[in-house]
Amino acid sequence: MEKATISIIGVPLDLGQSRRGVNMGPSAIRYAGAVARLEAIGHNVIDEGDILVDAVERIESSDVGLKNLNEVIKANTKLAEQVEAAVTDGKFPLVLGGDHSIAIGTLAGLKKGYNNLGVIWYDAHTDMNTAETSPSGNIHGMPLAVCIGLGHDSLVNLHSEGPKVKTENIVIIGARSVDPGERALIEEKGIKVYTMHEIDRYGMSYVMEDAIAYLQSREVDGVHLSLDLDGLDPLYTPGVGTPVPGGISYRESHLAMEMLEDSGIITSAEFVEVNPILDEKNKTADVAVGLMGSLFGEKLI
Ligand code: 6HN
Ligand code: MN
Ligand code: MN
Ligand code: MN
Repeated sequence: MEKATISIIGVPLDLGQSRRGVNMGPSAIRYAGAVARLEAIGHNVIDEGDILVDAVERIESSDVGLKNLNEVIKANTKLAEQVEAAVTDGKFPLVLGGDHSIAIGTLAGLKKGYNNLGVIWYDAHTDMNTAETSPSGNIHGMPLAVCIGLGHDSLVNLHSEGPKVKTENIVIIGARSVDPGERALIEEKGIKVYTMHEIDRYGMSYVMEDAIAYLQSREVDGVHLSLDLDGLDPLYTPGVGTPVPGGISYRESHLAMEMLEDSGIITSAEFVEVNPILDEKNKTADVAVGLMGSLFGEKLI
């Protein structure tokens, strides 16, 4: 990627799910050396600090089946404003989570800057539940449905009215835990998903080539990478709230990031679900920062 000014935005939000600790993700990723790592590649990095999130150490259920809906809306609205400001300034937004519900704010913030945004969703899950299909009521299992216009009005219309991304512009990579309602939705909408089966069967190299070619054929004017650290196998990233065995390897993930870098298509990114309380010596944040290195053009030789 061209040497861009990277705007780092931390979102210490853990209310989109039910386990405490993922609010410390942004600190853990910074502690793992994110800023220095990106600067060493030659990027100009501005750490904007964290979005202010009220420290609510409790789960508030609501009659609409969405946990902590109001807090999630508040944090995501601030995030959307900040992401939009970064894009307007010509900067590359790099969002640090926080649970995956923050993708709602990130994608809302990107809306104004792109007419035909592509999204790569690197995740063990497909995050396409709605209040009706969710087994948990956790909003972090819903952001991809929200961004195509499905879900609670207050989430779908966050920051701006209506859907933020076209269904045909989404690619999911690494899926291996899909709820029945998500599966039905993926089938109905014909969403492009590379599950672990395709990664095992054809290899990450083929999967990434195919995914990149697909997005290019959609004539996207930018691509957002939403990387949930649970996309990797918990062997490499144990510090996540919803680990699923049988995941993407460390090497495959670096290859994926390098191929994205070579393609030059990525225009924004977020790294989410790092939970230091569940981690082993900040291993998961270290992996996140390593992957950022590959994504932003670190070269061995
Ligand atoms: N994530 N499908 C499950 C749910 O509760 O909706 C798990 C979601 C996990 C979400 O990891 O970002
Ligand atoms: Mn996940
Ligand atoms: Mn996720
Ligand atoms: Mn390369």
